[in-house]
Amino acid sequence: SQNERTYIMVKPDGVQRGLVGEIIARFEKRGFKLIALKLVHATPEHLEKHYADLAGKGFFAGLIKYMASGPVVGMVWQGLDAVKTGRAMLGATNPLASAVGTIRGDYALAVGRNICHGSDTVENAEKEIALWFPEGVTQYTNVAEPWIYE
Ligand code: DAT
Ligand code: MG
Repeated sequence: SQNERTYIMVKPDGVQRGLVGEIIARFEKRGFKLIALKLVHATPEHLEKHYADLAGKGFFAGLIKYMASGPVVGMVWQGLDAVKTGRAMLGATNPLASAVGTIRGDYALAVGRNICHGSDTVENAEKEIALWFPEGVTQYTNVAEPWIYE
């Protein structure tokens, strides 16, 4: 639906490398609506909740350390097929496999420094939005919508 929402996050390497604007611009230009945005230096405890499904992986400790190493930019983008299209815009998890033209395929090389996060299912998107934006999102009318959707 046009109201589908996804949680997109610029990771600490993306912030340090000055890619926040680039990533926002891609979602804006695609036609998605920005309904929440914040810069936050997350705690390891918060990040362990975000990545709870990966707790058993060998790279988990390194992942949490990296994600807690600097501020991230969390965003909620809304629009048609936002979760699946958001993942397609990010590219494959390992940047060496990400298609050129995707965010990771254009700006990253290493799986442990892949600059962005995107929810993988609608259910996980709702969980992640609740975790990062307990205060809620901001709904508003976008006057361009009749030019984006039939
Ligand atoms: P994605 O971020 O594409 O949803 P994921 O949820 O499987 O991928 O993993 C979360 C993050 O963990 C991923 O963006 C980078 C890191 N990661 C995944 N697999 C890894 C690996 N084999 N070695 C190091 N880091 C890894
Ligand atoms: Mg994931």
